[in-house]
Amino acid sequence: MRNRDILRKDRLPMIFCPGCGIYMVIKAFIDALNELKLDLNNTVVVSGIGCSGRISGYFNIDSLHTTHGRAIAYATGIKLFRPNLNLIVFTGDGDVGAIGIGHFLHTARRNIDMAVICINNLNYGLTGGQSSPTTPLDAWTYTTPYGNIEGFYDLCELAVAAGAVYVARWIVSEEKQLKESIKKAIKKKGFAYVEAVSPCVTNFGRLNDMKTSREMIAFFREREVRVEEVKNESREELRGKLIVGEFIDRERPEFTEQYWMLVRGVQDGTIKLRKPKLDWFELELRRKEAL
Ligand SMILES: Cc1ncc(C[n+]2csc(CCOP(=O)(O)OP(=O)(O)O)c2C)c(N)n1
Ligand code: SF4
Ligand SMILES: [Mg+2]
Repeated sequence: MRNRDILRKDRLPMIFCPGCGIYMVIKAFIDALNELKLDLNNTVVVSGIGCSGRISGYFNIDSLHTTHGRAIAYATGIKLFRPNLNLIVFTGDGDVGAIGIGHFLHTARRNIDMAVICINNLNYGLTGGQSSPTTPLDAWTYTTPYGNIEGFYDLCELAVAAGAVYVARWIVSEEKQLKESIKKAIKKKGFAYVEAVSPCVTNFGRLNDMKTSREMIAFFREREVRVEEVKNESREELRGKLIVGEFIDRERPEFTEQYWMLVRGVQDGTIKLRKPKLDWFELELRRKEAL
């Protein structure tokens, strides 16, 4: 399939503001699909609510534009019922990091096979620029007019801690790396998370003295450090830095596969009810060591 077949021409032009980083994520995604030659008849795109949530509607692929924070929950339902489908979720820092954080962490913990692509624009773009859980300290938003005093968290670090098998972050201008990570996330068996740090010129940029996408990307690039180069640095040393790169690439048993093995085994009688093994505690420890 070539580029023009993946996009729904009848829905163009897209609604995103001029200079929005979402365009670059869409480009990276389309290039990734083309290079993977993914069977789009076996692929579903799911999104939540936000500017990032609007992405799903532009593809010539079966898509669900769901409710705020619940995209991963919808994707879980689809994956459990039709395990052979490729599931791709588009979300935002508010969608996945605030209202949807429970789904994010538990789906990573269960290791359910899906590629989650988060547009982290450091604020709630669609609703006019309120602060989100990734808004930097001191940043101005409509809900932090004196500068953000809330701590923020790093969604990549949370994904790693919860059990995701592939985690990466790139600035949207790092097109090649972003595309390659999206490809890896789609191919990876298990919960994969790719974050694209993206300029929201209209809200975050305007309030923080950055009027263009170019200025915002320069702001991100000045602060970026590669994850492998800062492994031994303390929190204090990492203050004000933007960590990019591949945070983790590992293997763990995938939930849907195990679930269906269990269901089939119970149905055909090869798996019976049994007392718990006394060494369950040791097994659990070994599982944690494997993380
Ligand atoms: C249950 C619910 N609560 C709140 C909202 C309002 N709302 C819509 S989008 C959004 C935040 C969007 O931020 P983000 O996920 O970062 O997406 P962005 O627009 O920045 O891409 C909020 C709070 C909603 N639609 N539904
Ligand atoms: S409000 Fe921000 S995130 Fe939304 S389309 Fe405009 S620039 Fe992009
Ligand atoms: Mg956002």
